[in-house]
Amino acid sequence: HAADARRTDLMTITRHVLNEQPKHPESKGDFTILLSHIVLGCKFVCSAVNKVLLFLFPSTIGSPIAISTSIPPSLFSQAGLAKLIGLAGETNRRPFALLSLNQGEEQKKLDVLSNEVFVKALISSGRTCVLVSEEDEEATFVDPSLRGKYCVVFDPLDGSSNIDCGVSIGTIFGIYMVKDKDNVSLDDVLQPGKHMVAAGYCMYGSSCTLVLSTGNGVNGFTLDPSLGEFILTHPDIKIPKRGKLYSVNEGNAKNWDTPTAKFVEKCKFPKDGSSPKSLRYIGSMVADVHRTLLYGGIFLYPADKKSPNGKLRVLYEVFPMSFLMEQAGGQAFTGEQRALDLVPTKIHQRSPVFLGSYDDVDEIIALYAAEE
Ligand code: AHM
Ligand code: MG
Repeated sequence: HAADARRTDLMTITRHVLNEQPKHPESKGDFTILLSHIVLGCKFVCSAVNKVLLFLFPSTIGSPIAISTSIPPSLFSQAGLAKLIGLAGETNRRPFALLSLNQGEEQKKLDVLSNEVFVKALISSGRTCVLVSEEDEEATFVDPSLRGKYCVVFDPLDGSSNIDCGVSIGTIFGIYMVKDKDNVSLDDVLQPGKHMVAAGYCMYGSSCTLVLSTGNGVNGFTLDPSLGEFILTHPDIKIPKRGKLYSVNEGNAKNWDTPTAKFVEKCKFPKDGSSPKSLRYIGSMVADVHRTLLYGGIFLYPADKKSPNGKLRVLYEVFPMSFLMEQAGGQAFTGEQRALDLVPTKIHQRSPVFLGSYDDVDEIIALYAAEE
């Protein structure tokens, strides 16, 4: 049986990517190595998010060794996730000092920790040359001695407003190939999303799921905690052609432009006899996009009068998710053009985005076209 085979013949993410290698004859295993470092970052964040205590010994700063200690469940309920996860602070090395931290001090530590882990893992892979992280204002140019041919753009921990209440959050990443390894510049990452060679995200939810495309469709892997391996659980994901869900922050409705307003009105009060769509919105892009990918529907973060470019960042939010959507048979649109055609001019640039089921995105494209 197929199910039996899956249990004994484990398709790990590494094996999967190695299997794909013959499709890229020029490849020498560098991508596999790069990916294994991204996977390491995801496992680290997953374990941190899962309320494992981490602390760095002062004597090992520079080559930090992370020690993890499980906390008894009774302590979670007393302390709350928010009070257990912010342990990276330089001034708070003792695990239980954390319990007495006040509000301001504990904010966002998990983001900072995740970023550090990804940056270090990516540099030490020896396969990267430029890194752009949502957490760092400037791009990181890898020291020439450690340089490889890939550029990685990433949001190490997206959906930060959901951290403290334990709702799903995620890591998003996109990978470009450098043009000339000896002549690296920001232009290597200021490229349209269609030039990405791979993109993916990892969702830290009820399970830890990594969704990846290397340009040959989309596959989903679930972390088996007992093995510490991501196992292929969602082969060849295709998004339904039309969905029954829409996902948007309707609190911004008063500032929307006409096509967005008309579109959402149509979701709720369809005039063609179809059923209204259901609204699902978590406010965590990885979780909202993951549901959209599996169940179908549309996710939108449109422009509004206050934020004419929307909220989401082109390089490490809009592009990777648009890449995955297209690879799964869906579409992604900015309100002006195919999202993956956009040419960014700044690394932290924002863009409105509408992505999801092919037919649903077609509707919003038509509404914008009617405006012109
Ligand atoms: P963040 O990078 O500060 O976490 O913000 C990005 C998040 C996305 O995950 C999500 O889609 C969006 O912000 C939600 O924004 P809003 O709260 O305005 O609905
Ligand atoms: Mg973000």
